[in-house]
Amino acid sequence: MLIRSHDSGFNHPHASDITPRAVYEGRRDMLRLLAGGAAGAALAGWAGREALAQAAPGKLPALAGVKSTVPGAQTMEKVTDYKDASTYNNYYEFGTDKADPAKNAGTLKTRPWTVEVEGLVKKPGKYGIEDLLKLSAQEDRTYRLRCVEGWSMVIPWVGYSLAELIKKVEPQGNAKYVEFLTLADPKTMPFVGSRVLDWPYAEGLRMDEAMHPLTLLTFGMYGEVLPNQNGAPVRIVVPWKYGFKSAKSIVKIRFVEKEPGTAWNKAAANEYGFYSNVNPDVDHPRWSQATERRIGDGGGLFAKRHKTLIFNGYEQQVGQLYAGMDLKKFY
Ligand SMILES: Nc1nc2c(c(=O)[nH]1)N[C@H]1C(S)=C(S)[C@@H](COP(=O)(O)O)O[C@H]1N2
Ligand SMILES: [Mo]
Repeated sequence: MLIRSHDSGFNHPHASDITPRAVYEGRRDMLRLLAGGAAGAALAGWAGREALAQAAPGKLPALAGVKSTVPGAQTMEKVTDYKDASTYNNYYEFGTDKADPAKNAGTLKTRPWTVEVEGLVKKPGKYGIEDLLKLSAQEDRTYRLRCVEGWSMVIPWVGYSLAELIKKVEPQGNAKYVEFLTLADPKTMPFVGSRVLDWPYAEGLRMDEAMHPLTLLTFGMYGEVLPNQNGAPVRIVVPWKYGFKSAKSIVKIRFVEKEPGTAWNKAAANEYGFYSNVNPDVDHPRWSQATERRIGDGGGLFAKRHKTLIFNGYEQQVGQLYAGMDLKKFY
């Protein structure tokens, strides 16, 4: 996100970007041919692609959820390939290249795992991951994750609304924000010794954002538990905000009165604010936020870019949270 490679301008395609795509597109065209007839071809192409895209390799334990009833929780878009979603990652504790987390996060030890809930709550406590998994019904929710760098993916997450946990711990009246702190273990995370970011990775939400039903306490994706590189065993996903708000491998959830510091804001305050709502009209100081590249579209330099939507398409659901706020000032 920072220094090296944002991707709103020219992308240098990697060989690895191009070859699988050629194969992939070839397979799609074949499906189309087999189906015969224009309408049938489009349908078969779509269905074939869907099926291919959604398959997880089945190496991780299953974690299926019931279909979510939260309005706006499913996009109608083609789901990103599991392969892309699990090999093109930002998880700086394991390296700054997109391929690093998948290569390096094997060392992350996700059991035993405890999430500590502390601060301004009536019922603070330590939750073992197994208890946290069972605290509410797991739901399937497909969200688009839009990174501040200018790319996005469509991922079927599994989890439940963070609000379910918040209600259980009973925040005090003066709790105005929720802070998320993630694991920073130099023994298993090779880059925690580096100075790219201030560790542990920290993020935060205003209480009403944290309580919003779309905010997902996330344990899985594609019907399986999260791969380490995607933030196992538990992360949040905040679909109307840039991806960096969605902290991975959470160990502490703290309720506080004042707006908490966040890792990216500390690294570059003029580039990454506290709110970080997806907004095509508020450019990053070094690049436009008007469009995005969908991972898996391929095409390298010539990929068609998608228009970025205000609040990542969730304006109806979350716009009201920011009524009267100057979104250029509170970026
Ligand atoms: N602990 C931690 N959480 C993190 C990050 C990180 O470096 N460390 N990167 C963030 C960024 S910039 C993005 S875009 C998303 C990427 O999530 P994904 O790899 O599951 O797509 O994770 C976010 N959560
Ligand atoms: Mo990101």
